[in-house]
Amino acid sequence: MSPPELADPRSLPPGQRLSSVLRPVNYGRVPHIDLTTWSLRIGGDTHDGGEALSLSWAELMSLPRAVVRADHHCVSRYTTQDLEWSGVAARTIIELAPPADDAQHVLVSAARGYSSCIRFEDLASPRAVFATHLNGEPLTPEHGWPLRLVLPHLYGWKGPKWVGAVDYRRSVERGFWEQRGYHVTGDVWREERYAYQE
Ligand SMILES: Nc1nc2c(c(=O)[nH]1)N[C@H]1C(S)=C(S)[C@@H](COP(=O)(O)O)O[C@H]1N2
Ligand SMILES: [Mo]
Repeated sequence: MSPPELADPRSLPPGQRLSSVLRPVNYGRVPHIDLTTWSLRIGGDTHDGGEALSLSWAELMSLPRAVVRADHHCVSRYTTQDLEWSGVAARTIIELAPPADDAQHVLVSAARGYSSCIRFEDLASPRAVFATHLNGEPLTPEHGWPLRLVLPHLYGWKGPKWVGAVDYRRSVERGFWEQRGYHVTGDVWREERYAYQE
């Protein structure tokens, strides 16, 4: 018999309930990705206005590593607690390719047309991480291998799995779910679920 969930209910954001497992949730099928041609591209309204930076898998893996222990909150109202993500801190990537001073927004894009928009300050938050591993194991394809963005204080849809590009923007460019009625910011603790709340 498995033990009952004894999590402190105060640690649950408003409107969320517990789910003990992280079920894969995605729009469309899991993509096939080839690491030999894979890259993470950072561009858009960059600080020097120049060419986008492109990191190969080897270059990404040579960067300093970060570990973030966090809960996952899906806007469909389940929360899975205490996941250990490891990878490269978003701040490390930002330092390599900083945005223009007046670029306050970011569009993060993934395989198969998925994207999300986030505020630059959310990407720059100390616990934002481009994760390669979950609970000490490489990501499985379903959970976003080789790379997914994890933003612990935002709803799960803000963190693309199979992430491939980060584009700084001077004005908001809505992503996949933001174009379909979801909130431009998506803060879990403010319960920013839907666009009509904006
Ligand atoms: N590329 C991509 N990333 C995505 C999604 C998606 O459909 N495609 N779904 C998002 C949503 S709504 C959630 S809750 C989480 C789910 O992560 P999991 O599949 O690892 O549980 O991934 C997010 N990232
Ligand atoms: Mo979600």
